[in-house]
Amino acid sequence: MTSPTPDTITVNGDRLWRSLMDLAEIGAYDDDRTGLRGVNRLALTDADAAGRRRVIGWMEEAGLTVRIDRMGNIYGRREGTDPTAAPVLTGSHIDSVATAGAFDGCLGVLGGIEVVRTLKERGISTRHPIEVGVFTEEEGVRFGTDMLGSAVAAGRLTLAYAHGLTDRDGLTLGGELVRTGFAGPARVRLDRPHAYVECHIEQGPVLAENDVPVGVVTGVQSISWQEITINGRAAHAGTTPTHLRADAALAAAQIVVHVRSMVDSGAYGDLRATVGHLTVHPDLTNIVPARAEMTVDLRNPDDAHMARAEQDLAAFLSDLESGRPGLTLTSRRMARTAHVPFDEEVQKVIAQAADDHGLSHMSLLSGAGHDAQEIAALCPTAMIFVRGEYDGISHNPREYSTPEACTYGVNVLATTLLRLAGQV
Ligand code: HGY
Ligand code: MN
Ligand code: MN
Repeated sequence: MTSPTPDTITVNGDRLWRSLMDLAEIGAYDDDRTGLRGVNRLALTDADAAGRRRVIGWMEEAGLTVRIDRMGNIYGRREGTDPTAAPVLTGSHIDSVATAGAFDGCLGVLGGIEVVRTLKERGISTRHPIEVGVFTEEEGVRFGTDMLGSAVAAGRLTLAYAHGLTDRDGLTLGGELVRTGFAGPARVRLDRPHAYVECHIEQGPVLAENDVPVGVVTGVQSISWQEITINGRAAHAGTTPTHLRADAALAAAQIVVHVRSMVDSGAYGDLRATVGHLTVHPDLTNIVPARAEMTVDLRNPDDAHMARAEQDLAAFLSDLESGRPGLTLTSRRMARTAHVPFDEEVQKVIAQAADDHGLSHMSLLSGAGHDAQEIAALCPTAMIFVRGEYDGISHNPREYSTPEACTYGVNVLATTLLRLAGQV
């Protein structure tokens, strides 16, 4: 193990773990089917608002100056010695899916706060300021567009678009920001940071399969989300002959099977397809469904393969509609991001930091979307992955990374941030 250089710093892993477990209790629920304790902190719900207030408290205790912007993004700022220098930004999200674990996003936010706590304790100054960001609605599962807060901060999506998004109850994001008290005054478009580094759990099996503690993330694969609505005709399940039916559920099932056949065909590279949401109406045993609503989530590391998969799926929907009298299908794009490569130089700083901590590392592409892919449009950006247990399961209460794994990742984050911000 190489002897650590003076700017190789380690954080207080016990304090980091305590904050992770504390935050996980906000929005916690007991899954009586599995006996597991999960987290449900959908963006801008009361639980998310409570989590936000807890994090702001920790930021203030760490001596950060906190600002909240018009998207509800939260930034905690630690001044540097050079007031003209752009900040080194870190962070992630604390909103969760409805069946989450304790780590997705939270590790990056609480890890960033733990880094600045450590710098403060050690009396370490940096030339560049350091900021810890908490981005709104990263998951996209309430208002339908993922990486939303960071996309508006980076200018890919407009504030008006984001504020107008509604959840399944028709509540707008803008209204929920006001209701929860997180419609902040700060300008939402971020000034160009000096660099951005996000620490996040891998949410997959690769680091564990290779028995490596740290991932140096090379980029994020492309993401395509669409909502498909199928309108058929309600009919009595017993009296209606098959040839007179316009069965919306049947069409939905054909779409589910078709997207999987696209994956299995191998014609679209390393395509991944998921129908995560599927409802039928009126959803009663003895009525042929009149309507079906579903989402299709496509992922692909290659933009050309992704474009072709989207085109071919659109052609399949059109054929399905023309082939079945009485059926109409509409598709609404929810989210769409291209493959985003991360900065080579920042990746090298991360890899060197891992080496200096005596930690083996490997490079890998992110299967999940992250705020880093949005901030990468503004400045040199990369990510640190922390290995997960149980095949890296995530978006599930079984999501788990060990205290050691989390500490390793945040130690690498601390040293990386210190080197990017310039210790003085
Ligand atoms: O959907 C994703 O990849 C991320 O978890 N928002
Ligand atoms: Mn995440
Ligand atoms: Mn997630």
